[in-house]
Amino acid sequence: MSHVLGLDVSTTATKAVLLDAEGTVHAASSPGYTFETPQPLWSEQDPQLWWDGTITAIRGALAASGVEGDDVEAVGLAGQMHGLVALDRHDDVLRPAILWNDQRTEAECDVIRETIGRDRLIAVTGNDALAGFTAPKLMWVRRHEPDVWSRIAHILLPKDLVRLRLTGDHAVDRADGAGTLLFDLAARDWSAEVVDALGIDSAWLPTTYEGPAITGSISAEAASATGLRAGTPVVAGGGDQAAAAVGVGAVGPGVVSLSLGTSGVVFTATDEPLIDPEGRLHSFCHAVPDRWHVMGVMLSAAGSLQWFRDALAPGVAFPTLVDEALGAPPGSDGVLFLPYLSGERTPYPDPHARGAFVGLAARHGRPHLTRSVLEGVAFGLKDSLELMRTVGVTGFDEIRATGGGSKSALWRQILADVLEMPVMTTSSSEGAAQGAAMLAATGAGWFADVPDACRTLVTSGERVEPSPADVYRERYAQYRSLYPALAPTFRSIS
Ligand code: XUL
Repeated sequence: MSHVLGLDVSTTATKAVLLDAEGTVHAASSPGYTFETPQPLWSEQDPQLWWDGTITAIRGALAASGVEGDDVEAVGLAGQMHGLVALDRHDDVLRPAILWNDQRTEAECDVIRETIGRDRLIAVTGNDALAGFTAPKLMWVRRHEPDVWSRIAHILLPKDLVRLRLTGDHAVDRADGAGTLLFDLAARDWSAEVVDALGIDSAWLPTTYEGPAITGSISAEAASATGLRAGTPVVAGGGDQAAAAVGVGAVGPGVVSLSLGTSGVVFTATDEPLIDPEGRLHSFCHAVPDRWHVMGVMLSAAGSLQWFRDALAPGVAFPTLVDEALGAPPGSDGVLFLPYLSGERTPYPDPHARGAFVGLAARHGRPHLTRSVLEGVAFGLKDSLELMRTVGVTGFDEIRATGGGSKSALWRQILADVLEMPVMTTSSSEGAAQGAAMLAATGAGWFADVPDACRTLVTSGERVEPSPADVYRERYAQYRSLYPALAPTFRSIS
């Protein structure tokens, strides 16, 4: 039977998903990898990890499923957004990739706002200059690494380096392209105005494509590395959030996709560009042709739990740790956790924000701390959901959860209680990689369009109803009071 393959080049591993026309999935991941923080506020990764991870994941998925490389009809890509990959004219990587959760570029964001004008920047790109986006990273390289700058011949986003290694093409989908801050949001392509104003050579920029469009095909060299067939078409795919939204069927207004990966995201599709004039929410192109989306992004969601486990419960499996949290009551008996471990984006675009446990007493133990981490992340996501309502995104009545953290029933219940809305899972157990496979299936002609693929392939999973939990309203109000009170201290610490 024919299959399509989706890849997700994430911050923690590369995943491959094989999907058939009946919606059956086989997934395999590379061994996990981490990112480096060589200096405060920095976050970098060696792009070689992504290519090695791609080969292992594709070979793993083919072996585990028994599917032959020849039976894979198309490949789709998804991946961590906003990262800067700088290449020389031989397509060799010039420096480690600067990732989405890197926060070094506060000064460059100011320069971008001054150069273009903040209101104009938001009107054209849909977004304010935020430290995690790609354009300020380029400005940082120009100022701090002139030798690297002088040798740049191409820039790519992380998953598009994998595309280059698979097909030899410099290309990007429009969802990920919009996350560079160099896009004209309404025109769905590079903004000559912004690119020129920032002194960026437009020849460096990859060609842009809609999510299901074919950008190239697997080269003979990549075929021998991965086991795929040379000539297999590769579609554009999407940034991981847009691809994950396709995976859960969040392709039109009225459905909210909530992703609990390293980052935490609430996302909804729009028929037109919907711009927050204050630039607090992100407004990007969707991986669905002629659709857009708004989203709020917290930088450490499941990443907070991973940090907590590694630092305070090393060696404890996540399910064991989360089960332990059931030993603490809703509201964690007064312990509050601020999840700003990598600074924050939504609702506080503050590179200097820091994490905190507040309200500790001698009677508290690890279950309270663990539960407060799960609750703190839910409060952070509620901040974004409230902002969405503020800018006029309404009319949704359920949340579709995706990402590694959503596999926890307790976390889903906490989310339902804090957000006061039902939270459901879908057949999309494999997140962005599954969405990328659905974009490949659309590109291969299995479906008329992406919504048609979603109608056919996305089915409902478990639905968690919110339970009345006044304690969470009270805790949320307390949580909201903490950042304004602590921000000056965070800045002086940073
Ligand atoms: C989205 C974002 C993160 C990364 C994580 O704006 O920065 O979700 O894409 O992979």
